[in-house]
Amino acid sequence: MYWTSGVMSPGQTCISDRLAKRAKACRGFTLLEASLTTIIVGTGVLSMIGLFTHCTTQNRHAARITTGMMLIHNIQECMANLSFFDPQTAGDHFGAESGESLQSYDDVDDFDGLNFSPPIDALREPCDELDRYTQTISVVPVYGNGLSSNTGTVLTIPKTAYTGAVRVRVVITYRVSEAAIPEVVTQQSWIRVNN
Ligand SMILES: [Ca+2]
Ligand SMILES: [Ca+2]
Repeated sequence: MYWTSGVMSPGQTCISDRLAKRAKACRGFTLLEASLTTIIVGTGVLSMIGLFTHCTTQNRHAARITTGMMLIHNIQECMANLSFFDPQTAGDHFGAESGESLQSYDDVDDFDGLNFSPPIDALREPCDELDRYTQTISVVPVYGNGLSSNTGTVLTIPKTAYTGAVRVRVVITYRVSEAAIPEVVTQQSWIRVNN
């Protein structure tokens, strides 16, 4: 008959500890750990998507403003050398004179009330590739010593009045689709005096 001792030798204890550590190291994730990992990674991914979407929106908005500024500059170029009064009627009429068209507009107030969609370039030619944009132009008289006059939707100075100065305003709008309501992208106004 053989007897075995219940007391392990120091060598056996060391091997047992190593096996226990290896088993501990090789165990899988608990459900709680897996859930926490999923939440943390998911939150990070959602944040990245949100940031990417926000950056894309901002870039698109900045691009539209840049295009809008260019379209305002086109109108400024169109009107840069126009006379204050029509050369033929000498200011008897505010707005485009009879028989005039875009290419023959020859004074500042000829552009009052015009909308261009597609917008026009500095040579008064349509920019067909920008047909979602619209240039809206208004020309109203202002007092030379009160340049902030006549800014409301209801005019306090009639267009038939001569004040020696007008305010030209250009508003650029953009439609995200054919059926969408136009949104204002940018606008700019300047004063033209009769000098
Ligand atoms: Ca004219
Ligand atoms: Ca005119």
